[in-house]
Amino acid sequence: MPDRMEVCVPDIGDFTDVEIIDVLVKEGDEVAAEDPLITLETDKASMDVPSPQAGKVVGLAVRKGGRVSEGDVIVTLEIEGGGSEEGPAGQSGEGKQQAPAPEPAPAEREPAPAQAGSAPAPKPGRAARQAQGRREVAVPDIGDFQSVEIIEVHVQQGDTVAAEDPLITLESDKAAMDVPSPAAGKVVELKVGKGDRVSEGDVVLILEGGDAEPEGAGPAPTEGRPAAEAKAEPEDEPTEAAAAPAPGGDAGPAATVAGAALPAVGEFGFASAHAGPSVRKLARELGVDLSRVRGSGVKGRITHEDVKGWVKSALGRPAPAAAVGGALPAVPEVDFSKFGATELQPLSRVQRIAGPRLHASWVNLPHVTQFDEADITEMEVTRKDLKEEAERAGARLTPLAFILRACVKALTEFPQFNSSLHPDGQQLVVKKYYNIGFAVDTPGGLVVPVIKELDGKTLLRVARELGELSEKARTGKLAAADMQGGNFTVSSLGSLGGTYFTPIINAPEVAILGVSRAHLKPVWEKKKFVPRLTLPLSLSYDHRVIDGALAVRFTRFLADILSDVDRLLA
Ligand code: CAO
Repeated sequence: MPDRMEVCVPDIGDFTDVEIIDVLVKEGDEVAAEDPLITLETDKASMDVPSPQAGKVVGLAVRKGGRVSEGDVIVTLEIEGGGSEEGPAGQSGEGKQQAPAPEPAPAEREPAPAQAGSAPAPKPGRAARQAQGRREVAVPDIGDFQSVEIIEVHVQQGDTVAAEDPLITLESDKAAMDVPSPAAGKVVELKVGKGDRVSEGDVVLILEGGDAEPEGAGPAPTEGRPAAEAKAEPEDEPTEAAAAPAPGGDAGPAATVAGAALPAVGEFGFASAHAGPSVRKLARELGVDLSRVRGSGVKGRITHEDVKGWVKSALGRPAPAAAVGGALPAVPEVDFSKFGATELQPLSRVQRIAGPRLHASWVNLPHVTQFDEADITEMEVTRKDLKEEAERAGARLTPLAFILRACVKALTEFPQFNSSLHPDGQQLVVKKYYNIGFAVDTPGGLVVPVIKELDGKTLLRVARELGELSEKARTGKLAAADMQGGNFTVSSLGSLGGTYFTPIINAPEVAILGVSRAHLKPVWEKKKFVPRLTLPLSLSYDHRVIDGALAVRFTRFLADILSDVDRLLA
């Protein structure tokens, strides 16, 4: 015989009488533990209230637009087995249970431990301290979390910000959250950088001017109620602005969801869309790019209905010619523990972001890989001659700098390789600039910084930028802009070994050059074999844009130019 349980609003900090902006269940619905029931929104933040247990909704005590405070009943659940487990937030009376604290944990200081899945804002804390027209903007109350990593800094010194503009993004092991500006003003000093770790009360930046009331003096950041409070909307997924690995730029390839062609998610736009955590979750599930959805809620906030409506209209649109149709069969799930011991290891944040993009490129772009080799004997002599000079100029001269220069020349000669297929599938967008990305192997996964306007740069300058961007990549200090705007990518595994490989195109680019380790090879010259240093080249290209003959011409051109140092450096 199933028992009934009333699920109440958990401790939501100092907030009372909070508006319900969304009711995510209806009577008769079966819910799982952690499924969001309602979304609350204060003037500072929005948060989902998840179900403490699995069960059937047999009574709904709230409605959209209503207001609730801690302890108010949200739903009555019919649960199997009496719901004997005490909920994470504790019992609030017989037959009653508080929903788990609106999650993720960083937001809550005193209430129950966080559950993954939904997301409130950090509770108001001392977000700003005012001194002589300038205010220190500090990390607000982020619950029990200490020393949380800054994965993105959205502003720089001199920037003018509006109230609520995101300043930094923090990421704990549970959630990512933006810390928005408490007021409009000008950033006169930035006190933190990407990769730094911060705790509540740490100063993020100094803001000059501002339209918020100055805060009264007070000792501890958690005491009192600051006049200017920060808000944040943590998500149950990584904040994507921090990484742009492998395939994907601002406009990814078409992705196919449930057999319908939907545009790929623009991660940067997605991260900054005005939507609550459960809407983001829904959008993720449906593969909807939130940056493309018009919000019908308060201040343009995107609602569940907006996301569903967008999907409906997308389904009704004809698939772009560039997209593929048909859903892919799923890979079977296997319980490996039946065969031996296993352990679960989470993918890194970069891998979680890169994976879907690599997949999207792989399934949407017909890849062909052309192999060739370049004689770089002369180039290597020149590189060794120039190495010391380069070191004096602060650069480490590796073959990659020469290869990038050769690529610019090849892209100039073959403009199709410097293009992207237009979303209508009927024309090419040919770029007149030469920005080349290069894959960097980092402890967190693969990232692709981009050297901009390579055509106007000397070999040493290219070598220096290569070194600087590689270092930034390895130390997690790349800004989003460092990874944007690429036209073509080089993936060099030359320092590691190997012969040939088939790199995945960094869509919406149309080709990628894979470079493997140079090796000495006997080459027949007139009457005898002579040792020549040979560089293996693997060019993957989008066969919709480039045909095989053109690909061979491109790799031949590359090989010729790499073997002719005078032309290469001209
Ligand atoms: N053949 C032979 N030696 C090579 C070489 C090649 N093709 N490429 C580099 N080397 C040598 C360099 O000359 C250097 O030796 P010296 O110090 O004696 O000159 C040594 O290998 C180390 O080079 P490096 O790796 O430090 O520097 P790089 O400029 O060649 O590469 C970077 C920089 C960032 C591209 C590289 O470190 C890296 O991360 N590569 C991995 C990229 C990757 O994972 N791609 C796979 C993506 S999946 O498609």
